[in-house]
Amino acid sequence: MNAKEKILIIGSSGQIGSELVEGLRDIYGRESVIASDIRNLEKESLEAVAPYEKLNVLDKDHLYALVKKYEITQIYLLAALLSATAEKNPMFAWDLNMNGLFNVLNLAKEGHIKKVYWPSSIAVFGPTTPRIMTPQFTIMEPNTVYGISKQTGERWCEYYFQKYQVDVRSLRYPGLIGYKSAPGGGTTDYAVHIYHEAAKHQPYVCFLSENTGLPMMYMPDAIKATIDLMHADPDKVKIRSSYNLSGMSFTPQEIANEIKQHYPSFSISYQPDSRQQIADSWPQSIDDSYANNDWGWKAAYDLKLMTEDMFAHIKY
Ligand code: AKB
Repeated sequence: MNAKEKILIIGSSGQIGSELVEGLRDIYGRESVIASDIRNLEKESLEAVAPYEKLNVLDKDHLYALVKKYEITQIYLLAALLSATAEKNPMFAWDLNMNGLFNVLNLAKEGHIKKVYWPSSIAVFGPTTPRIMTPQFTIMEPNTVYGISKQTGERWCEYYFQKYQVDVRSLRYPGLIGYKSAPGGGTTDYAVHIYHEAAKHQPYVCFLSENTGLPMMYMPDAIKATIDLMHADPDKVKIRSSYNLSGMSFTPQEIANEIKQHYPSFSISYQPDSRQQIADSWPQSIDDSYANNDWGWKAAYDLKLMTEDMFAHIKY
């Protein structure tokens, strides 16, 4: 591993960002991983996460100045509006999700940085996609703003790799579940909230219906997949749009049943809202054999192991 790597994480206060900062600092050292986010941090959190820079990824001059200031070699671009929030503000979501990506890809194209990580999502698939064991290459007609922006982003990543040799790598994350950080504006967020309510001995009202199956992944697996992909030899990274990635699949009813193994009096009820329609357009399970064959990906956590680990850490 190159000790001279300097990494900028954009969106470091978000669900993935906050855990990725920790994971990358364990490998590269604190001073080599610069956290950045649009949020103003209080003095205490600022000290805890330093080195930290306040950054709006749409401000390309500021982004360029930070790349030069810290001699950045790699960027992980995590700032984005997720599925539910993007539906409320489509034009801003498009602007942030697309122009943020262009600002970073162009820095790589111009030779200022060497490597880019950009997350895609199962949201690239749509209602006409085969829903069970969704293949890597298949029909993709997303009907959400977020999904359209992620699918377009994938096309641009592959284009920048082919035309300009930009070393860009990407994963199509399923819903991500962790105890360290809160999710922000997604359709799969219920699968984090439900654990907290159970640990507080509260009933949970789910915004998806009981039989809505979706692909999900425990955060330690997601962080490992991200770092493994970024560390893979370039010739092993054969897909430069984005890799399918699979952890587990479950419905709200199935996760509630697993939670009841730990909290027998836990109760769940269902009040589907507008997020139901988004969930209904997404796959139920994912075939990630390309990630497995190309760079050796295999998830470690299933629903049972994840639930044990979540409750070992969530205390009220
Ligand atoms: C969302 O629900 O929007 C995200 C995702 C699956 O990309 N968690």
